[in-house]
Amino acid sequence: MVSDTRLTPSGLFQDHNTRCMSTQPEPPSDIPQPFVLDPEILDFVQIEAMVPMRDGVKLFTIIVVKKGARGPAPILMTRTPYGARKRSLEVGYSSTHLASMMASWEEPYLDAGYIRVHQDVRGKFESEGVYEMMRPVNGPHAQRAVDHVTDTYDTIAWLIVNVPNNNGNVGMIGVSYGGFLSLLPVVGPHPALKATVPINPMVDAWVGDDFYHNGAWRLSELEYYYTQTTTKDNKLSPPYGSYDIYSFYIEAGSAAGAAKRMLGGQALSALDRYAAHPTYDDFWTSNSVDRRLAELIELTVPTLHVHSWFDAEDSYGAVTAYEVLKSKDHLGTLNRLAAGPWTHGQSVRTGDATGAMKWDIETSLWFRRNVLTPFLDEHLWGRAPATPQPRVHTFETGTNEWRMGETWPPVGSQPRPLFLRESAGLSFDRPATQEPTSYDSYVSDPHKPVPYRMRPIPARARHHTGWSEWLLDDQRGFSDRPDVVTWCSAPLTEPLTVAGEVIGQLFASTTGSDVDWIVKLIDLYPDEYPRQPELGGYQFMISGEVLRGRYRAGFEVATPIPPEVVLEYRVRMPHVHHTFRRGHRIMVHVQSTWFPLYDRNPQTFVPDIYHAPAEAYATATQRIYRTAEFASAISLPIVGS
Ligand code: PG9
Repeated sequence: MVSDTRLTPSGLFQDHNTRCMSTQPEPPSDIPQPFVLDPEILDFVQIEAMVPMRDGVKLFTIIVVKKGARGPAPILMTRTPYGARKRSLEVGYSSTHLASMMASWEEPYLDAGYIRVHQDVRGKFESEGVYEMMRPVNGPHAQRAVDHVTDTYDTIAWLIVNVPNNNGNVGMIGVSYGGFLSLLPVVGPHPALKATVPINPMVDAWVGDDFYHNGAWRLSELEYYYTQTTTKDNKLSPPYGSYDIYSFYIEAGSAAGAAKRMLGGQALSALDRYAAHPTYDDFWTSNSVDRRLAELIELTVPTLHVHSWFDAEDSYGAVTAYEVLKSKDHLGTLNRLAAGPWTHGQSVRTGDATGAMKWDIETSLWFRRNVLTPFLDEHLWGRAPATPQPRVHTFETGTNEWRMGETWPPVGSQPRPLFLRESAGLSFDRPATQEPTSYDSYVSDPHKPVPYRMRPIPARARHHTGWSEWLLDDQRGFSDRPDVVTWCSAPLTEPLTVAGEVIGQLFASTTGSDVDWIVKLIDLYPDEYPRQPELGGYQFMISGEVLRGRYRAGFEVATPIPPEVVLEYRVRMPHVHHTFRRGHRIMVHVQSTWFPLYDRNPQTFVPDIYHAPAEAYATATQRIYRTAEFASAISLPIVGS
């Protein structure tokens, strides 16, 4: 045999082998298999179970309860694709105390004796089965022998029989994907499901949550697909090869080019599935949770929808689900809404400030004490509140006050157009001019798109990037760009309150054959703001949204835009509850790129923007009209006008 001297240098291995022959047998390992914490030292009881589903698949479930808790007690369950163990006992730090190990918001609920359950959805982390991202509900649109409705049903059936000292009442709570998983069961609930709290749920991932917004592809989600579907336990982070992801995406060209740079020759089926359906087709309607809710005859599960005004991921879902279920709540008491000045999931974190904005009170704690706890107390413990709870709680930004009511939008809120006027002004008076050149214009160059944050823009997955708070960034740095057009009111002499949906109503033309319209509604702070000096002149975006112009006539079909023809575009924007204070000004921005939050519209019509070739990307001149006939405006839900 020829020895390879590079691998066995200097005969060392031979000496070693000879020595080994005369040594003792290996000692036992110093690491015991398995080591589990001694239950005696813990202040809680923990059960781990593989809960069987109707198809034989078993789902990993962690059940914890504080020792000495008063029972029988209700079960509060979170189902998650992000790791039941990570989301329950590994949020805090290693301790003998349950409350220190779990998220800090949980402490009062653990003290109250709740039996807290976390479960991995099928196919993720420690559960068996096949993971299908956003698995649709079984029905005429999507045939699935098992789905999240059946898995939740089967889990609840198992829990109420097998978990000691439970009172037979189960509640669900979860954020985002966990919100989606908490909302879906209302379409086929187990009778023991007595309350659910979907927080920032994904409801329609084409219209306004997560993967597309009004047809525009969210490039920012590439890293979500990567982390979520390259491994079962989310252990890989996306390899960008560039700190500033703006550069990464520009160099990559189309969204398909970016995916190729990150994945090489490999594919991610969920990414491919969503990219393969650029229009709002049967695939999306079968995935749409609001459509499933609309098919429901009657809502039977008390549901507290929790919405965040500044949600960078799911700005559509919670309010939409609440609105759809209004007519299904025949008792008139089951469908509730709470909306706060929060980022994604902030209602279960600390809520005294969001980005640069300070709210005067700890809004998340206020919500949990005054809305969440009474809701769960009523439906899971059977403790009716001393006085009936309002159905709607919303935090009004600007005045920084919680408001209560029976419906959303509140009674007295009426849409009213605020017109985009000459000299970059805004006015409730409609323009009278017939002059055809009454427009504002800009040149949009997809090779130099408007960034959605000031550069450098680090990857979402990197720590401390502020991804969740970027909607509150000062927009001032963008308003000076030549490819952003702005309008501004005079300083307000009286406060103006808006509550409800905002709609951009643009009459516009483009020299291209496709276009994106991004509309931002901004509270422009006075130049000096003594209460918080760094906010002097701050441009605080209270609502912003994109519309991919090819869907102007309907989401189901993409149609090229006839160049230089004035057309009407309706940009439905996230709901707000805000008071523009005296001395502040209302401001509107319009632009045609928002990068790399959204991929760039090439501005030349191509059937499939995801794979747009480099030669399709072309500059275009956009015109926003402000004449009597073509009176562009932003429709504001004005209270008390
Ligand atoms: N926004 C995330 C998501 C929800 C639902 C589907 C896909 C992604 C999340 O934070 O869970």
